[in-house]
Amino acid sequence: MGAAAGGGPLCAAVARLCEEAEGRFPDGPARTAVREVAARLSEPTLRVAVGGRLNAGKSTLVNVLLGRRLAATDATECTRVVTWFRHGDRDRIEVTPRDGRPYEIPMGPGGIPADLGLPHGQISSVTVHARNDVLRGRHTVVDTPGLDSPTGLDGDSLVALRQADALVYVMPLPGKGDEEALAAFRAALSGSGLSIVNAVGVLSRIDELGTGKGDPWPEATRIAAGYEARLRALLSGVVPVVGMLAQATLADGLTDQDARWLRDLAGAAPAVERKYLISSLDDLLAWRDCPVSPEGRRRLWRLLGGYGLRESLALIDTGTAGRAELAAALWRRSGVEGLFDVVRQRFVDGADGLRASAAVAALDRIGWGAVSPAERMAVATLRAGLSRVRAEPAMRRAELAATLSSVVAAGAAVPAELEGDVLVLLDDTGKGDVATPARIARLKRAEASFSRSTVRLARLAREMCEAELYRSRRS
Ligand SMILES: Nc1nc2c(ncn2[C@@H]2O[C@H](COP(=O)(O)OP(=O)(O)OP(=O)(O)O)[C@@H](O)[C@H]2O)c(=O)[nH]1
Ligand SMILES: [Mg+2]
Repeated sequence: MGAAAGGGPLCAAVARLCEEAEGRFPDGPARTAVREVAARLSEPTLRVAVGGRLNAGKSTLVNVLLGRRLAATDATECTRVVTWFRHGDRDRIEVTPRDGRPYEIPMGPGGIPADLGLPHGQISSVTVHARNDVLRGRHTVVDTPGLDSPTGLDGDSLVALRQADALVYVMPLPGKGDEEALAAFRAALSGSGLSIVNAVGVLSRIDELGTGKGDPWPEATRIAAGYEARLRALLSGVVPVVGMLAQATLADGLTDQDARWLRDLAGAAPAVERKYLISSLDDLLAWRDCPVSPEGRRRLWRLLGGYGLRESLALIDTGTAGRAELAAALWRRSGVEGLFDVVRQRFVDGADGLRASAAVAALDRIGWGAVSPAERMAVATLRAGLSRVRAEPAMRRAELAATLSSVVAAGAAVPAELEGDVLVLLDDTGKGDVATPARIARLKRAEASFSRSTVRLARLAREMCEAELYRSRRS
């Protein structure tokens, strides 16, 4: 894992640009925007946003990413406000109303209290400051409200997504509006700067697949591969997970008492009878002569669900007995390590490039609107500086990825051959020479297209190839 998430050479180069630009711009919105970009670059860690449809399991995954249960996830509660999780020296919650000054409320025993002091509609965001090594060293996390309509994200969520350096997009099970969710995602992505290099998909709650009784993994793996193929221009992969199971293993989850109860259940129910005894909460509660109290059974069901319960008993059958051992095995069965791999390898280790390109995109937007004559010179100088930074290989890659994602998100057709070439260029795990003269010739032909988006994409890809080829011939 990389050391500090941010603060690499690319971020430093963009921060220098901001410093120079701030001196040149007169007071006004452009100067304020430059200052905001500089402030974002001075933050020590990457910002990871978690987004997706209502009730998809987003907040559960936020807790898993934080390693601590801080976000509310009860069936009755939903996250109706954008919530930032940052490192702080003491636990506290800051509420920012739409009108008026931010105020603090104390942290509840289970994280964020239900009462935020104002109706949700009057709150623009909540920031949870918590003592937490993940937040200090790796990333800041933002939990966004669920999409309650398939047509788009709410305004606050879009603002949060635009402020993020990377996205974990949580997808509900198929059959529950997946096409609409994907269409909404495409629309939300356009213009947000999020792209294949900094967005990963999660297929969530896979324990509920099918009848909810068999092993969900084979089907989940197949569905995730299907999503991945359909979304390959937008996401760097789709990881199937049982977030609930991973959350159950956190420090405030599974207890020694729970492990004892599970052992009692395993001892009292031979494997053949289990199908009937634990196939639903009602069956579990109807179990006569059960060695665990009804409250205990309810707690286990709430904590682990049917799949987690079955897996736990099967693990106990094969000799996994203690709480820690059980928790470690359930964590592995939850599949979240696959998500952590992406977050660590792509996001945290690639943080310098991701953060710098997000900052470049934000600086680029300055000057798109009306500018005063005094600002015009400053914008021109800023643009010249931006094109120097853009020539760095990591930045070229980020720009190509963002362009591909925005073209696809806007619904434009990308010729299959061009998409293939772009994906090869973006695949940083690919070995060997990708910048070949044959590829450059092919991209030049694509540049002769009538479609503006094809031309743009092909030009960026060709420039990237030529720069690579030039560098490899010189070295
Ligand atoms: N079976 C199962 N239930 C889950 C899983 N993850 C979350 N849930 C349940 O799904 C419900 C919603 O979970 P949340 O994590 O709050 O989902 P969310 O996407 O943040 O919901 P909103 O913020 O309301 O959009 C809760 O009752 C969770 O316990 C999972 O992996 N399996
Ligand atoms: Mg939520």
